[in-house]
Amino acid sequence: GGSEAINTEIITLTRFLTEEQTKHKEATGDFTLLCHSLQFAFKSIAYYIRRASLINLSGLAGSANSTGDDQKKLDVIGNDIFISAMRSSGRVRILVSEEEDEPIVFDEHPNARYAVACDPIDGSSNLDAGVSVGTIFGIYKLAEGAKGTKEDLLRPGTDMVAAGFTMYGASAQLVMTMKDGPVNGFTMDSALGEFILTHPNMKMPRKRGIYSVNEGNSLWWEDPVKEWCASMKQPEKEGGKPYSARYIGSMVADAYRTLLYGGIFAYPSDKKSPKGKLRILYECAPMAMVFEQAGGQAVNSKMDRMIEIVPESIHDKSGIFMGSYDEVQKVIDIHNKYK
Ligand code: AHM
Ligand code: MG
Repeated sequence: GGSEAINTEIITLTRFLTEEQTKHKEATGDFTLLCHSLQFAFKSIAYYIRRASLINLSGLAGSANSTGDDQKKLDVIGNDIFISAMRSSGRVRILVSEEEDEPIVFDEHPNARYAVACDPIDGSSNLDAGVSVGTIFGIYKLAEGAKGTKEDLLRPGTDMVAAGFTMYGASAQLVMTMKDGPVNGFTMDSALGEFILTHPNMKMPRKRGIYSVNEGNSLWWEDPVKEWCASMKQPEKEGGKPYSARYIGSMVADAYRTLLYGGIFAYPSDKKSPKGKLRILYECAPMAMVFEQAGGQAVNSKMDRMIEIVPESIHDKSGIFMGSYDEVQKVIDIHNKYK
């Protein structure tokens, strides 16, 4: 006795994907291969983010490298890693990245059947402060006969076959969900070099008194948003207490906390930014899929279901409220009073 019990039946992401594939008799393995490439991109980006602070430290003694070029910024590296991983999977026909104005079409893989949207390093303005950042992704299956143009991605989030994000924090956390499936959370074990299934079938709390929004924008907010935010600071009933405010300013980190602890994250559209700040394809829609499938809700500033919104262009933006079911319902109810 006394020795620590060692679990030899751990479920790695690789094993999980294999088991998922065998559940679907018609599966060709293409999706699994695409996910293996995704997994590599996450591992690689996690590795470079870890090293970034070291590179920055050495940068104090002169930031240019031997050829005199500035070090590539980490968001450029993240973007390059992601593109290369998606290309080499051979399963992606077209990729939209926050870092690229135009979609990247992989003409070398004309028969590839998937389209991917991603924000390779979301929250990158936080990187130098060591704050958690993340990669957000949404995966679509191309329609029969699709040509691999941007129109193939101007579809509602309900068309996604899988979506999720990886947060690069104290450890890398991958949260992923497939069509109509549960939300699963994996933690990177750096020693094993594997993502381990640590949070199977994630379900978020139905309600929780935490709100997450950049209140610095309140000057431009519409009245319902102002009313909702004011209500956060008032106890719901006598003897109750007001909500706690938590805003990291890094969507993946705010989303991950909200998923685990419950509460609400909002980035509303406002008078200054009528379309909000966050991007539909690779920020709002994937998060909406994760939140809904974990039992929460996600709506835009018109209180429409976020996941049903069809972007007009690949970098189209939207306001968003996402979180615990009851917390989002409060926002909807307040907005309805103004209709
Ligand atoms: P980015 O894609 O340029 O990193 O911007 C997106 C980020 C989100 O991670 C975060 O929720 C939001 O911008 C924060 O914005 P703000 O600083 O306006 O509160
Ligand atoms: Mg972003």
